[in-house]
Amino acid sequence: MTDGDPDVELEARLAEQERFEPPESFVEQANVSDAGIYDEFEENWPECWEGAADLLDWDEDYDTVLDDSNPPFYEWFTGGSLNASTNCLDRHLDERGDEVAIEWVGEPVEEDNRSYTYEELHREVNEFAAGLRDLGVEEDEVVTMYMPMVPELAIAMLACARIGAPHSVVFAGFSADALATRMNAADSEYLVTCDGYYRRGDPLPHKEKADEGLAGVDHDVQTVVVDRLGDVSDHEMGENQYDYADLVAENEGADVEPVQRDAEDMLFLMYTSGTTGEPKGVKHTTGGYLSWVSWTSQAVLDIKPEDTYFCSADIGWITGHSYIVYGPLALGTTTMMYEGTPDYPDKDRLWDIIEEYEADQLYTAPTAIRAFMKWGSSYPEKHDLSSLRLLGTVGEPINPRAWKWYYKHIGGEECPIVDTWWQTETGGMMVTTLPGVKDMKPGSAGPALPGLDVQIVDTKGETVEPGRAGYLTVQKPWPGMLRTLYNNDERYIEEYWAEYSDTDSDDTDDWVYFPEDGAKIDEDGYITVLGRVDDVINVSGHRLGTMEIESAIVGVEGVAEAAVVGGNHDVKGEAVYAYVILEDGYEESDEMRQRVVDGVDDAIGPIARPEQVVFTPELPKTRSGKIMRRLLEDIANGDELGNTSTLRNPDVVKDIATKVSGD
Ligand code: 6R9
Repeated sequence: MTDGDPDVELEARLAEQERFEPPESFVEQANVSDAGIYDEFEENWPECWEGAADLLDWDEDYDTVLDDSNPPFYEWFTGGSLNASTNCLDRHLDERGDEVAIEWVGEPVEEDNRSYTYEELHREVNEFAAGLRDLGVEEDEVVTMYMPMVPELAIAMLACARIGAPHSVVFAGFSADALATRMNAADSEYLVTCDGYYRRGDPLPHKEKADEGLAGVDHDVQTVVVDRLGDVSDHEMGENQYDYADLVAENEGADVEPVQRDAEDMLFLMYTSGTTGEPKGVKHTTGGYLSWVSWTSQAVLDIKPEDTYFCSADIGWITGHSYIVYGPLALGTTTMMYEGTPDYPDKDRLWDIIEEYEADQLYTAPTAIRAFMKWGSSYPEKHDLSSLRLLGTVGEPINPRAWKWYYKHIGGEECPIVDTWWQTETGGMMVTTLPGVKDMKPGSAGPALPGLDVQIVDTKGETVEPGRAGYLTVQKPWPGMLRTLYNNDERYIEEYWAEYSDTDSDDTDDWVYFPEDGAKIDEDGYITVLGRVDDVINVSGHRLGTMEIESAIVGVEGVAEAAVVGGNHDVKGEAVYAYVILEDGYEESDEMRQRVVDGVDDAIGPIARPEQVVFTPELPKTRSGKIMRRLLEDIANGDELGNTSTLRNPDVVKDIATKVSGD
């Protein structure tokens, strides 16, 4: 985008944009169906967000909705106090204690699915909270979780919330090194992990990876190990390592008084990729975040307590935090968690789950939808999906073809689709249609939610005309926003605000949040997100920093220099392309290629694995020595190469292109 080459497919998708009205049957029962909400929120800002806070139970009422005296360090619902686990559990016990809170579907190896009623979940959260206290966890100490999709992950998060200990969940697919980096950055002295998990029918060891990570942590850590494979006892438990089951059993029947947290107290940290190699510790708070995810779960996902709601994301990412755990449980619904992959034991895994549990909503990612499309409609056709009422997507742009396939083959043309744009940093959804109010336009996420001021601007910060590409900005604060980057206020300002704000001003109007996405807006205020404009790539909806991958590759013995870019990929959206220069004395070989791949696996994890490793004697550089990433992207995409005359070494581009295309 910054480099100016319009994406042909995106152009096409805007040109022939169609509209779909929300189905009447949906509108009649929608949580939000009054179009007046947009004006109402605008006129009544920021008090409009009181309604979101009212979805929660507060121990102490807040006295100020928004304190904007020190932008961009905004505070929401100040003076109020609450506990997130009380809001997700205790308050539902009277009316919904026997209803299912978490429906967990394990990989079909032993049919060991588990249902937790609110009563049962509440009990186990209390017992584990007491167990964490036994280990010495105190309020405000960060507890790290390195776990796959097992119920104990949600339990551990809620147990932390109960005792006011912020959690930091590290995706289980990340490497041992990635775990160590995050534990060191957060100074986290506690880890909850597990023995292993199932993936495509096979047990996958996990504790070994956690132990390897622990070896790289620069302080003492107490570790709790959950038994998923039934062989914790086979594991060597080191010093300061405890069996989850023992801790819970020792605290049977425990009642842990929920700690009253100030609205602005940290609920959790989540590390995410940015432009530099160092992951960013995004800080979310208790009052603002929980209000935001509860309100959007209700208004956008249309969740009602009696629903069975299915989000196929992993809790290791923000989508799982906001829309598997906190939002749905705060509303007292049944939320599903599944272990495994959509194609095992067969390519109808999700449809099988939806049919069996009669799910009302499905929230998934475009990369999954593209895979479903490729596998064909015969898989969903084998199942009764008529329980579905609403479909959602998140993580990357969805093209109209995939949108229509989803609409027709999964929704039976009777479910609205919400294409939700948001980020780890925004806490919850920002740009999407309200499904009971707005028409849908495939390929466009929709207008900004009520109460949000989203504008598409040019490089100077001026609002651009409808139809022109620009940069997405958020011009007013909102309750779910990140509060800072952990222990790094300066980087917080630098990364998100500096671009378009008058950073000397203390007037909120002079502060503009920049999420680093490009976008277009149409005459109706519908926003089409074009993708990242920084050095972040989006592989299967996962955010990866190219610098992180490059530094992993240059860490490999024999590698002198590396450049990583994203290239288009049918299913993943983007795939990692690595261009590598070897040191003298090292030769291009399959073994060298494997070492590069292993280097990435070790430093980050298999999700960041390069699709292609291209050895080259040189990288295309400008005369000032800057790597021309755009050219490398063009090569990865097989695109016509633009002007190379400003390069210091124009011939190198053709050589690399020949290598990639293989002719
Ligand atoms: C929730 C989540 C955030 C980045 C974001 C953008 C991309 C997310 C999107 C979308 C187009 C959508 N993104 N949703 N792009 N349409 N509906 O994914 O958070 O992992 O932090 O990624 O994902 O580029 O900036 P996160």
